[in-house]
Amino acid sequence: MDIDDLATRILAGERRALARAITLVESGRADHRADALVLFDRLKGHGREALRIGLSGTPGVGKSTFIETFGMMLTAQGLKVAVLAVDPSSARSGGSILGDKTRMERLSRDPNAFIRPSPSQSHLGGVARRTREAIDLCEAAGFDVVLIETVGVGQSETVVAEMSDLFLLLLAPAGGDELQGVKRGIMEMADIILVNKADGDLKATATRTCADYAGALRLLRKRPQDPEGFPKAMTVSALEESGLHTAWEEMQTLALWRREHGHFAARRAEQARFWFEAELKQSLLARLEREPLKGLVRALGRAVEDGTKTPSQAADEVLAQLEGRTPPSA
Ligand SMILES: Nc1nc2c(ncn2[C@@H]2O[C@H](COP(=O)(O)OP(=O)(O)O)[C@@H](O)[C@H]2O)c(=O)[nH]1
Ligand SMILES: [Mg+2]
Repeated sequence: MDIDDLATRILAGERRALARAITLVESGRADHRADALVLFDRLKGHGREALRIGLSGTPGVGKSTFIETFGMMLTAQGLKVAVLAVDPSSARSGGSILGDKTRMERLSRDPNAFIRPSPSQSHLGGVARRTREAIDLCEAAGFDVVLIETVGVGQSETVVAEMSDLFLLLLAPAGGDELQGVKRGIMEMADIILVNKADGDLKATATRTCADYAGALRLLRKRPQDPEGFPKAMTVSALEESGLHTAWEEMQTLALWRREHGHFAARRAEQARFWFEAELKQSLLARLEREPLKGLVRALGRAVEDGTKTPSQAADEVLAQLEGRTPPSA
């Protein structure tokens, strides 16, 4: 593969080149990984800083509908919009966005939009790395906004929040009881809560739900990265396309304030460090699953079981092998 050519075409904003590069970073093959690292080296320092927006919400809350109408609103303003997904369950479900592509029919046909479903990898760590690298590729290709969707299950919100500049939580109109259903940790991550489906019969309930969440947000500890009035809750209707302009204005206000006060850059730096450490740990663990260490670990496991070696001795032997030294116990 001609990596220089691929890099040039990505920087020219070619969507097919972008799609190809994402396929490359998704690959588990060692030679592909080496190519990917060369590619990132070529792209480094080019492209633009997109606004990375994380979006989480339970199935059925309206994420796909929101992304479609919100995305269309942004492209109508001349902005280039990329949509990515973090969905560790996609190996089973076939991808959160892919199954929905019909729902995002208009956006997927828009020349200023790029939609990429979650890869069919069940390991959250693998999905996280691919998404993080896909964001970088989208920025190299000149996208202004990168939306990262996740279904609200387990750890995936945290993963998405760790790669976003802004984190949106999409919620449905509901009775007071269900407010308890949103975990405190998730609430604490949200920059803006959007109560969707504020239309028709659901409008009054949505307004009430929004007030409940606004109250709940006020009870949270104040965060240094927030100006007065944030985090905030507001109502939208993805279906009737209402409230979306206001929501976008609020996102821009928040992003601008964070830029001006140094929080934007500081957060990105912190995230870069976080992912470096995560990647390192994950790669080291992966080495334990591969030969020659895999066989060594298995053999030492048996030695520990029958009492020939102590657990610490055995662990040190594995580390010695990694570090290329002779273990004191050998
Ligand atoms: N009334 C109303 N229904 C909506 C709205 N947004 C989405 N829906 C409906 O909610 C259902 C689930 O929407 P979808 O976008 O697939 O949700 P997702 O699972 O979070 O991606 C669909 O039947 C949508 O038509 C909205 O703003 N108002
Ligand atoms: Mg969906």
